[in-house]
Order: sequence, then C-alpha cells, then structure tokens
Amino acid sequence: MDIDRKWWKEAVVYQIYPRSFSDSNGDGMGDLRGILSKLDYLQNLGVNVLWLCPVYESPNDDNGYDISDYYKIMPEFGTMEDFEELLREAHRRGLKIIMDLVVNHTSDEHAWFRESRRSKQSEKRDFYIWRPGKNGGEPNNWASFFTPSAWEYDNGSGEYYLHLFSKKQPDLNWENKKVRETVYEMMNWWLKKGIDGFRMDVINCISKTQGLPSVPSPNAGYQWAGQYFMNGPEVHNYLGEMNAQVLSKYDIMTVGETPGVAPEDAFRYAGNDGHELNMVFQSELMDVDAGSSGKWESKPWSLPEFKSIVSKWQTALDGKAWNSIFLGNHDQPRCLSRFGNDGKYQKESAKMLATLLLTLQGTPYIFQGDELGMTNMCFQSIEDCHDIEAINYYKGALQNGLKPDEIIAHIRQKSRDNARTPMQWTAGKNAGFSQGKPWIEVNKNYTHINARNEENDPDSILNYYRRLIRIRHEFPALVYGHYTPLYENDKHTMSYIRTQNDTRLLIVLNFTTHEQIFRLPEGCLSEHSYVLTDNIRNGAFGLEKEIQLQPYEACIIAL
Ligand code: ISL
Ligand code: CA
Repeated sequence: MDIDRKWWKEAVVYQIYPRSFSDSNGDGMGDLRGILSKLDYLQNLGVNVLWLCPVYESPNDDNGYDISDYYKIMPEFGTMEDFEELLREAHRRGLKIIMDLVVNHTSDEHAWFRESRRSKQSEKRDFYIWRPGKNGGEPNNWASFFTPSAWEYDNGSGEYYLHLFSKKQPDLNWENKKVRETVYEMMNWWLKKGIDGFRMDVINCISKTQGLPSVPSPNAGYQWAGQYFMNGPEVHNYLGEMNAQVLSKYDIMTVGETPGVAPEDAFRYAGNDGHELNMVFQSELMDVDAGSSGKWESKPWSLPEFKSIVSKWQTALDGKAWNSIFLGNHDQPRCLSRFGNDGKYQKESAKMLATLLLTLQGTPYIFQGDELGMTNMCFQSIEDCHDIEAINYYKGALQNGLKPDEIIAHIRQKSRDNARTPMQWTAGKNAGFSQGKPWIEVNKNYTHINARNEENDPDSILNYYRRLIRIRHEFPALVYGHYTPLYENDKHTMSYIRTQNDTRLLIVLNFTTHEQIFRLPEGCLSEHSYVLTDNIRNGAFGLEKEIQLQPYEACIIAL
C-alpha cells in the first residue's frame, strides 16, 4: 500500500486543560509550571503531542476561550518565560506542543473590541460584526450557543454586535482583510517561537452567510442558525489563504474543531491533496446521545448507531483525508461514564474504551484523566457548577418551566464541568492537584482513582494505556491500516479488522456488563494467529472458533 507517512498521523495526542491539570503555587488553579512538573509523567505515558487548551490572557468568561491578548500568557497560568521553559523542556523530551487557536471571536475586553465599540467611526469598528436593529429588535433571529440571542445591544453606538457564544465573546469579522492579516501575523509569531501547531476552535464558523438572513421559522423566538455560519461560503478561501501565508511554512500539525461537518466537508478541510488543515474533529459521535432538542436532553444511545458513525468516518476518509479520534474532551462528559461503566466495571470498561481509541485509523486524542479512568462528577446543585454553558442553560430552563431537579439531572449527565474536575494525582490532599482550595471541586473517588496508585499497579488503567500506546507505535497497521467492520448490527460487541499489506489485526470489544460469545469470521485464523493484548486476561487464552468474552473485555488479535 502506498502510504503517505507523516509524524502527526503516527502521533498520539494528549489534551491538557491547564486550569485543572496541576497547580504549582497553591492558588487552586492549574498553571504552566504545574504542567512542567508533569512532563516526565507524560513522557512515560508514551504520548507524542500535548494540546494545551487556551493559556492566553483572558477574563475567563469561558475559561480562556475568550482571549483579551493573544500575545500574553494568562497571569494565573504564569509568564511567557514559563511558557518558553515548558516548550523547551517538552522538546527536550521529544514531546511537541500544539496551542489552541481561538479566532472566531475574541473577548469583549480585547483592545480591538474596546476600540471597535468606542464609536461607529473607529478604525477597528469593522473588526467585528455590527448591525443596526430591525423593527425595534435584534438584526436577525439567530440563537447563540450560550445565550438565547446571538446579538448584544450596545448603548453607546446604538447597534448590536454578533456573538455566537457568550456576550463576552464577540465574533470577529473575517470578511475584513485586515482581521485576517492580523490573525496570520499572530500565528506566525507563535510558530516562530517554536510551537508545533494549532487546534483551531470552531474554525468552520468563521464565514457567515452574506446578509445574515433570519432563519425561516413559523415560531417566534431565537433559532439555531448553523446553516448560516457553519462551513460558510468563504471558509475554504480563508483557510487556503491561512495555509499559504502561515501553515505551509512550518512542519506543524493542525486540527480544526468543526462542529456539524460531514465527511464531504472533511475532504475539503483536510483532504490528502488539500491545502487547508491536516484533520478535523467531527462532532457526530458526541451527538449520538443528544435528544431532538439538543445535547441536554439525553437519549439512550445504541451500539449499532455508535458503530455506524465510527464506521462511516473510518471508511469515508480512508485514503482521502485523515481522521482524528476522540471519545471526549473538555466540552464533553467523561467517556467512561458515558460509553463505559463507571461502577463495577470501571477498570475493564476504561480499558475497553482505550482499546477503541487507540486502534482506529486517524490520530488519537487522549483527554487528561481518561488514562486513569476518571469519571463524571455527581453535581448536586447549580452552586457546584462553574461552566457558563451549564449556568445559562439552568437559568433558561427554569424560565421554561423545568424543575431544578430535572435540570440538575441533565447537567449531571452532560455538563462540561464533568471533564474539568482536577486531575487526580494522589490520594493526598485535593488529589495532589493543589495545596490550596481548587477552583472546582475534586471528584471524591480520587482516593482510589489516582495516578500514584496506578503507577504502582501493573494491572492499572494507566499501565494499560502505556502498553496500548506502545503497541500502536509498533504496528503501523493500527495507524494506517484499512478498517473493515464486522457484525455491524450486533448490539453487544464492536469488532473490526485493520489491514495493512500482510498485517491483519482483529479488534474485539464487549460493550456490555455480560459475557458475550464472539464468533471469529470463517477462515480468518491461521497457525500464526495470536492474542496481541487483552484487557482482562493479559492475552493468556488460546484461540478457538469462538471467544467467550467477559464483561467489557477487549482484545487485539494478530491474525
Ligand atoms: O460544548 C459544546 C457542547 O457542549 C459545543 O457546542 C461547543 O460549544 C462547540 O463545539 C465549540 O466549542 C469550542 O468553542 C467554544 C468553547 O466554549 C469550547 O470550550 C470550545 O471547545 C467557544 O470558544
Ligand atoms: Ca496555580
């Protein structure tokens, strides 16, 4: 097979949410020196790239996704010298660092926005999306991700500005060439510093439909307007331009966060012969349990549906574009609580999900703490919640007549804060995350789920992750091999074969709390077949026509 080998295809990425990773100075908030102190841990895990969620100066309305200065480090996280030291020390250990790039919007406290807001004549006015009101109301009926309306009225100038997220996150006007040039200049500045790439926040939302039309709807009220800002008319021109003026000049990796993309969009953003990005995050799998009214209304997910989404992306992109693989991130509940079992089978199911994550075609992203089997938090009341999305949802849902208990039940399942509780390092004070009071409460299960315990236990989830990462690096077939799904309608197990030249690897995953019989497909075993790894029996079982899988058992079989 003619493969186009690239370091960023073979890399395993580890996502760090700095605020919750490790606190070096006891103020309760994670920071850069905290990350620095854990580089050995990350190196021992075997990952290759660290993705840092935003570390720039920010008033933290949305935990750093509202940037007030792209050239400064958030003082709570440290200094530019700390950042440079972190980068140097990471590189010394063979670890690369990619940064979050949030350029669909800035903070309303960014100097550009302050200047833009000052007056209609301001030189920066057109850096943002300002419109006069219509019929005594907003310029259109768009809803925002975080608030009812996507528009905020500005008394001073008598106009509205667009914010797809919170009102403290005004959208930049990408139609303005000066905006684009200013962003490219900033990106070049960071790349010259030596960073290894970018994860680009909602990058498929930067081009809005001309005229900003209202969503046609029989209902009054604000409407979801994704069709007018996702994968918009100019987005490929902008990214092509960004590639030419910035990305193409460096040996870096880029991944676009692109909610609502289909494989056809991925071909354009991240096609093999494309000139935009290396890969994108698709959001389809994360929506598998969303109800008709959106993420808060959870519906039970079914394994055949889950598998069909994975298979669709694995087969559609094969040879045409590159996948990114993830089961959770800082915007999602913990994958273990969502797709596995965080009770009796915590250990088995965490390892089973790790097996899935690390045996698909694409670049895998591990979210901090998943390698320890961290779980959702059992939020009791809205006072336990910190995330603007959950807090605003709570207010809106109360107004719509939902009871506090119902709302908290939704939040418990889906809140982004689930993923943001402090990293569990030890069984000591505050899970070893901080000497001071953590900004968000530590999950009570840290006394047994923590890195120190797992370091010392050869059978731990952490050590299983290490083994799997090693195996992935040893078998290029796990990175590049074709993906062939088996038994697609089976409700209990997921199985597929990865093939590259003569190497054929069969992956079998039991997604249930029960034993399952897995029948090996006719003629697939040879005298050389063996169990490469297994999450429960350490590979110690003979191969027959049938495998009796234990609850949440996962194995990789070299055929
Ligand atoms: O978080 C979500 C679902 O709960 C998504 O809808 C999310 O808001 C969307 O995918 C965009 O996410 C990114 O941009 C946001 C920021 O809040 C997220 O943390 C970030 O990942 C605005 O910058
Ligand atoms: Ca700190």
